[in-house]
Amino acid sequence: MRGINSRFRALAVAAALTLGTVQAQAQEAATDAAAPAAATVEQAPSVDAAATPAVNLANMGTRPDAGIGQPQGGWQIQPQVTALGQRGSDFNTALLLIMGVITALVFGLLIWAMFRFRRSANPVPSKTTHNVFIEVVWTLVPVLVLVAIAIPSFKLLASQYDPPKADLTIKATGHQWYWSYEYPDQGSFGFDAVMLSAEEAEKAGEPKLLATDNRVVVPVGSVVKVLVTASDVIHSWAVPAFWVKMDAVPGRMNETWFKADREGLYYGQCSELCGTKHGFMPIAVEVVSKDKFDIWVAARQTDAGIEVAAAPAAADAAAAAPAVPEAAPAAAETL
Ligand SMILES: [Cu+2]
Repeated sequence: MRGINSRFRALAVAAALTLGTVQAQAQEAATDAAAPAAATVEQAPSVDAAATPAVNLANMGTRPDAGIGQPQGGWQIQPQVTALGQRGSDFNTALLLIMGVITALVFGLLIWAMFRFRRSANPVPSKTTHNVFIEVVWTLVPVLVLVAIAIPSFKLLASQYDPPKADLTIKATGHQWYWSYEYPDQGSFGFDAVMLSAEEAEKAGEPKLLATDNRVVVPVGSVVKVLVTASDVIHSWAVPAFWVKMDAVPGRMNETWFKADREGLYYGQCSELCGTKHGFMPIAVEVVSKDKFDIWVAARQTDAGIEVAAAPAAADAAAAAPAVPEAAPAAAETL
């Protein structure tokens, strides 16, 4: 265990060294609110993230919960915070039980047959070659078991790819080796999410290798559609507590969704081998109340210089029309 820990630490240090430039810039910008944006423009992939002046842009202050939203160190599936995830997790448990019963049954039969029909107890072997009843049973029962498994399995699969109407859309783009996000419904502000170094994560009270400088913030109880793509090689956007994993393929726009029923901080990782720092491009999703989300969006919009009229709902845009005349037609066009 200690060997693994020190290896992880070595990897984290290596990552910190190579990521050092970008992270140092991000940290400087975050801690020194007065730092001019121009100082960080040159190397940071996105000006928005590097120039973040206020803490509340990066996240809304949700603390991680050791029991949820991150690996537990065991073999169990993480506790699920979406209804779909709970269904998937329950299905997994049911399958394990079915598999356990079948394995025990077959193993038991094997052992029973080995003893019952051993040579010493059966000097004259049976000449039986066929038993229609048994053959029908051992063909039909497995077929029925498979059908019983297939029906809920296909239903679960279908619901994963048949999302309800989205309340919010987020675009996640994988890069070597960080994620960037855009909120197209909220005026298309965007930011990068770069992993915190082990020291930074410890300081922030977050788990190392999972914490990011900027978090994806979403409202609780809302259907969030995630558009997933990549800019260089194939990555995969995965958050285990949401039952979400979607390949991020360059030149292709994949789609997944989740509806988190519990506020909190949930971590994920890139789940498609994408290069040397594949293990160092985590995902941090912060699920907050609708009010907190609106505050965060407003701060992000102000930071990005977006007019408030670029509201998501048509009603909001219409309501804002008299107040901000020049922004309303633009909103109407996009609708
Ligand atoms: Cu990746």
